[in-house]
Amino acid sequence: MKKSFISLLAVSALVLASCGKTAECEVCPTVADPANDPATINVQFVPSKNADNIMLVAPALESLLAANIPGHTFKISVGTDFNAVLEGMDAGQVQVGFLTSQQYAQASLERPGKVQVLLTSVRNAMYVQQLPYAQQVEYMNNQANGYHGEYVIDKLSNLSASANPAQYKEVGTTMDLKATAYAAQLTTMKTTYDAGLTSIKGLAGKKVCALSSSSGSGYIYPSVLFYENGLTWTTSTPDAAKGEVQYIQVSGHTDSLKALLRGDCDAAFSYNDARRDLYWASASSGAADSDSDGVIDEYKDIFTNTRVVALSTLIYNDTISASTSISQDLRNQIQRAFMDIIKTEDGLKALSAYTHIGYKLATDSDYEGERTVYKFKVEHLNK
Ligand SMILES: [Ca+2]
Repeated sequence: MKKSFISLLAVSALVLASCGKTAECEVCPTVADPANDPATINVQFVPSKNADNIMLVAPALESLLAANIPGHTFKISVGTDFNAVLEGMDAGQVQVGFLTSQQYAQASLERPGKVQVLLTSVRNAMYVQQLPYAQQVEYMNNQANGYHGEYVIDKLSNLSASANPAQYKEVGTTMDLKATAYAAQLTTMKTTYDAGLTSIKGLAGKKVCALSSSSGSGYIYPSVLFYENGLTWTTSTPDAAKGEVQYIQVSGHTDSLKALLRGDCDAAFSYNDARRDLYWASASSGAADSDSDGVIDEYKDIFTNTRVVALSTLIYNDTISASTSISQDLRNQIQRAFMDIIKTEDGLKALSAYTHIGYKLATDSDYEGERTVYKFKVEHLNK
């Protein structure tokens, strides 16, 4: 009885904590009055390699936003750093912020109720990403499906002549096309998998390839997986009894897989599914495709010779988030405006400068995993 009462309290606390942050929030404690919404909406980007690009198209985006939300003008700028953007949103001086998933997670933890995630940007998705998360590893390991890490391609005209049109066509015509998140993937050789390495816990005492400590899918999300399974990295000989895993550092996602294929490590982390970058021929790969079947000769067996051991918690794409200092009505209008704008040619041109090609509605609960990762970084990686 006591336990369920405490659970009820915990649930109530969660509901209260999430109010003001989600579109679903039914009873929001502090609802800004639309009458107090500013005439000029400041939209701010966090400095990044894309920030210069977005400023080139800022005037176009400002006009499109103003046309979609009558009664307001828009001013786009790049903040001096992430904290400046967040402080601006907290203080009501910045109404809309383009935050990464980790930045949103930090904002929601450190300034609860001050920022509402409106949208998550989407990317072209692999077919497997459309399946329920729990089924994805099984699907990737089921060779009867002929899984080759296919992207879903929405326009068949995008296919190069050398790609595998039959496979793309089958996928592209049957499923939704975009995903808001991806994951870190742990891959091992089929022989290793068949010998029993089928779970994260099985890595104790093994050598695992991973990227530098700043890489999300190549190190940070994998480290959270380790932590949750009682494993730790070591750079020396690993003690399996202590849950140690030897860290073999590689410089890139395909390097990680190449090192696995060479036998430098027992399993390898990459984003999912980096195997396709070795398998499918592309203009940039420069690798041999002697029979022009769209598959790189050297890596034609990578999907049959390897297996996926696990995926990390989902890694969400960039967000568009709003300060809760503006009314819920205006936040909803901004959310709708970005979704409508990116469907237009001019809007897509402007927003693709920030690598956005579409949006899906976001909810705060999408970011539970991202908050876990953020807290892990603060506690264990000193970030
Ligand atoms: Ca070939």
